[in-house]
Amino acid sequence: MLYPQSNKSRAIIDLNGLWKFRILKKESDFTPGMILEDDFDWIAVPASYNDQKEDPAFRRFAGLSVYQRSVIIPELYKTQRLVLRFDAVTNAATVYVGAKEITRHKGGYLPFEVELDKETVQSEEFILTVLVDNRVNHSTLPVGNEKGGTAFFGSDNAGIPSVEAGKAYQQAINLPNFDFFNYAGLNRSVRIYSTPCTYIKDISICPDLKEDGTTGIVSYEVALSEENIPVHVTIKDKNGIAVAEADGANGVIEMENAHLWWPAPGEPYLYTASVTAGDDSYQQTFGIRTVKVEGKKFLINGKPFYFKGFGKHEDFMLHGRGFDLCVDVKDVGLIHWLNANSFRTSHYPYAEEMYDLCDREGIVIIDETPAVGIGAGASVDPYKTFQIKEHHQDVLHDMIARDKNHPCVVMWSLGNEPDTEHFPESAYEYWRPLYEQAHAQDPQNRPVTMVCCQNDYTKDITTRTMDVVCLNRYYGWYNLSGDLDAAAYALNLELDFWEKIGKPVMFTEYGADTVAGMHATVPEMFSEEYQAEFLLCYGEQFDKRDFIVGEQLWNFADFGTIQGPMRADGNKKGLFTRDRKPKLSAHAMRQRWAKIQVK
Ligand code: BDP
Repeated sequence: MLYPQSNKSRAIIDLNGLWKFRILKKESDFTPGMILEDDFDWIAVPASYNDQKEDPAFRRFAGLSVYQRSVIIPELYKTQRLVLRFDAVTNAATVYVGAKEITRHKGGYLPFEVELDKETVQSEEFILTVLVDNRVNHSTLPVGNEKGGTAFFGSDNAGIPSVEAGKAYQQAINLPNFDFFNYAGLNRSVRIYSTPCTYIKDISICPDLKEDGTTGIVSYEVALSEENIPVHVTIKDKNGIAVAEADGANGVIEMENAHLWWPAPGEPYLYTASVTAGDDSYQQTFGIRTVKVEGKKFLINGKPFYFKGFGKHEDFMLHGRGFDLCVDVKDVGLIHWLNANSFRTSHYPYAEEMYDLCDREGIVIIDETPAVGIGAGASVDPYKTFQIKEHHQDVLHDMIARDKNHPCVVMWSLGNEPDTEHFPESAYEYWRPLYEQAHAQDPQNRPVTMVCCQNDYTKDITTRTMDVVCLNRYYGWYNLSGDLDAAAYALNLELDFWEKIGKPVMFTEYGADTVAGMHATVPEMFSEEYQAEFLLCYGEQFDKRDFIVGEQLWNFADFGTIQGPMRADGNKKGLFTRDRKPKLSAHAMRQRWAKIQVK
């Protein structure tokens, strides 16, 4: 799916800003065509609604809410094809023009769009309404707990009559089965964009390198609304100078002495494919770089790459998971400051602008679907009971379709920490087709992984079949708590196991909750010193093993999450506080990563 663009044949109408908003007490409070006249709040878009108001309902709410605004289409756009695009509505949306439903979409972290019909385009003004559903359950990704499910944090005290009665009273039907706050609403931009009536539907670019290592081979494919529209492609260098050309909706362009995209500040060289097709045009940036797994190595442009970084969240004060380019720019600056080079979009695809920024800044991304929470304890086979398979296939498809041209994306993550231990065969049968789907769909055939929960790895038959083994481990935190000697011992035993698998292995999570400002001379849990020692201790173990291709600790910054006895004001495993102040460990990792030169 192409990102909205303003160019000589396309324009954008921005629908961000203040919208009318109402939380519905019950589903029947909504009727198509209803107007929010009184009893509504003004709410900012893009942003999650949860922290914008003091009413506790905004924070605790699980159900339907309504966003509404009026739209006037300028006369000069009315001869064009107009497409309404939502970059992300969390977790599901039904969209109305007046009383007429024009589209609906399931899933809160990927864009969807709908062409406006003639009547709407020609009208003087229309009311745009979005019915938002934030609920998560056994058929959504991320997965939520259903009535009677277990609490995400702490003991559930199942079977104690008074607690069971309390749960019934609480009607806890919408507890996330994941450790991040279920921030909801119009989290990303809303726009109408125009195209000519015959138009470019999609562009795929697949770069490769000849054996000489300097000649780029750029295969491209332009999908069109109608066959036989003449297509012309001009490749421009970073200064906008044309360096190659081709005709036709698909083809292969050879580029001698190509500048390669490499993840380091100042080196992520970007070209632009300037495509014209009849009246339409589109400028698609791309990088010439290859990604490959060979033996126990992860190669970018044929050279071994070592991931230095973290899992992140789209999370910030006040706007929750709402898109904010300024936060992204700040975070990328901090990533450079740390001498890091990568992150995982844990646990869902991020806003498209972040990938664009990372293309330009030379940061590597592991792109993850929102498949988190697929597990419900040892007694329930999630693969037999959750209704998620088709939806998972859809989100994987849509994520690859959206992000396939970004040079910064070097690996797809099918999901985070599913059950692979209690139901190993079911897990393999579930994940293998997704692995194959990703490989079949991606024009660049990037490596594919699935991120493995701390488990009895000897029983897990899925993780080892991925291109890169990605491990989340908490020795010294959730287990062997506070004892880093025991943690290192146990970690090494496990590493002996993975060494024999003969694949590249990376750590996609390891970390310790840390209260900023809490210090200790003898490092104990929650102190800044313990976090720094914990992370460095893991690093020491990694350094002894040549099959480890990366360390992405947990987490870049503290973040908001569901309440519980294990969380005080959010998850505190950040190198930075939520407002991006460094903890001791940020300085420690900065020094460590300065010494690991990737190149
Ligand atoms: C891992 C999850 C991550 C959590 C983290 C933690 O993948 O989402 O936030 O643990 O407990 O299991 O901090």
